[in-house]
Amino acid sequence: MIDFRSDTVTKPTPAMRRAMAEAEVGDDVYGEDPTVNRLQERAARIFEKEAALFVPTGSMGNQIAVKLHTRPGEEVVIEERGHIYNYEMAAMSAISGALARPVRGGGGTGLLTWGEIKAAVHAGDAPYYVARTGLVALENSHNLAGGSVLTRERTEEICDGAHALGLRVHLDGARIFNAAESLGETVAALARPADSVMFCLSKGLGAPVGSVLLGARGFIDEARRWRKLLGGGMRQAGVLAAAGLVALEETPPRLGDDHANARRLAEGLAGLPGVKIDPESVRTNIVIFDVSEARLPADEICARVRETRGVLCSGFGSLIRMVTHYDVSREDVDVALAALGEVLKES
Ligand code: TLP
Repeated sequence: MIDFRSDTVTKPTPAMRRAMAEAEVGDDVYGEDPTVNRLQERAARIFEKEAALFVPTGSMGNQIAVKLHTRPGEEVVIEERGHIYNYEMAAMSAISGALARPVRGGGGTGLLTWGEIKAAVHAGDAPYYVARTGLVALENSHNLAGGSVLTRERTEEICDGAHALGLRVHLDGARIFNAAESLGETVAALARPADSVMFCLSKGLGAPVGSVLLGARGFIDEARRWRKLLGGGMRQAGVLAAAGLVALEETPPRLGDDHANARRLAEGLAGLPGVKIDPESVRTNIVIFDVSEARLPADEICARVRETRGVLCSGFGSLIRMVTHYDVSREDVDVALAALGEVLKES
């Protein structure tokens, strides 16, 4: 099987497995796991934030941030395809009593301007019968918008505008290392203006489990309490953090290969019948293409390439998503293109 469903499917590298086997551990609920502590310190240094917290999942990191930045009855302004809004089980309402205020804009790129965000904000001077905005949530890279990337300048403009209105900004940086590679920026520069940022070790970086939430010291102290409340206080979590530490060093330098593979895939797809995609829009490791003009529905196309060539992709609606990562090679991309070509030509 060649698995393009997500970059979450990667298996730990030999170096990660060795580090996991040899990890020095302790009870992290007591704050005594030296490997978790090392990961948190390393992440805080890389992102130039005061403090960091290892959390089991990106969803938990995001939702703790929403909880700490909002009060019940407030709104979270977010791009309409944002992960926090669409794929986290309505957790912002269940956990924080917050309501998403989805914003359509950015010309379909998922990249909102401050003007588009501002138009959706209800600040202190809003009439008494509308809910106040508690938070602006950004995503970089933007998963469901095809891995598009928010520049440092745009992030700064949005955060400056939000801060001037007394609003906080949380950045879902599940794949911020991919964004940084694509933009030629550091993750610290992309995250600097945001009040909190979450990044995943288990996506493009290829570690088996875990994410990190970063922000000011007081915010992270509170986040630790919420992690426990949500059942995310893990014990000898150093075995997981050890793989994360390897991922942080090993993977960022090779993310460019994943991006080149994604671009190659998009260029090949653009020539197939019934496929709509602009290869130029593929900036990172996510390729989303429209098959509404193909004779088979997306799900059926995915089922057939799986059957014929063992190529796995995700179909949703009239779209198919394929994600590159270190367990797919350039040759695998060519196999996938051949498989999709056969299925689309026969359809
Ligand atoms: N994304 C997953 C699915 O949930 C769609 C994937 O395969 O891409 N933020 C962003 C931008 C994400 O893409 C994801 C996971 C998360 C947060 C949540 O991370 P986990 O799965 O660790 O809770």
